[in-house]
Amino acid sequence: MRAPTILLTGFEPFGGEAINPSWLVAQALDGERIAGCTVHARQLPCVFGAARVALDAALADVRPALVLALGQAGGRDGFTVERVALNVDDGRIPDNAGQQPIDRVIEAAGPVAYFATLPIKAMVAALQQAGWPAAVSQTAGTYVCNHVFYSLMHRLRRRRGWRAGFMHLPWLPEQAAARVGQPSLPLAVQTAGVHLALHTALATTTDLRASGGAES
Ligand code: PCA
Repeated sequence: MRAPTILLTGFEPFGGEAINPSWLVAQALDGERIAGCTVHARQLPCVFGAARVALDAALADVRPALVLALGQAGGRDGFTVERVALNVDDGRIPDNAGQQPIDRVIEAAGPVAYFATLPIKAMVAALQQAGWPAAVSQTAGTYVCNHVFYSLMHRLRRRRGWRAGFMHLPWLPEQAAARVGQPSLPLAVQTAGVHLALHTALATTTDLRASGGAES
């Protein structure tokens, strides 16, 4: 029997950036063995629709026991593990194919939202204990990251035992360099953090009971 696999996705650069930390981290972890599982990294286009097609191909190819999709959230100051995916596309900026959907439902027959099925509190706690800034995020936005996150949870809704979620990563220092005052984390830290988060997700069957809430 082949070893269980992890699908780790990252995005191509978007919004005028030359790099995207989510893909650089996924690439750095490709082939890594974590708690007996092999990581398979796949790049997704930052394009509504096409990202979903690429995700479906990756799911069929890798047949993972666990999926973590990664995306860049410039301006956030740490690792943010997403709680919920919304059934809506609403682009603040056009995607890499020039599409800018407004208030478009992703899955006509789908629920308004899905929760991640990863132990998000335990993942955040492990990152914080390692000394890295991390928090639960209450929204993955309404752009291509949320589109992929929602599509992922919709695809896996009837597959017991396939766990999946989404983590946003901050800018890399070279992206923040021209944006004085904006937060960033180096690639080595981002890579180690995602490694630790995956390890924690695999090792945790019942999530921690710890607050990850917010007032607004
Ligand atoms: N971040 C964008 C899409 C691709 C990415 O890395 C987002 O947060 O929606």
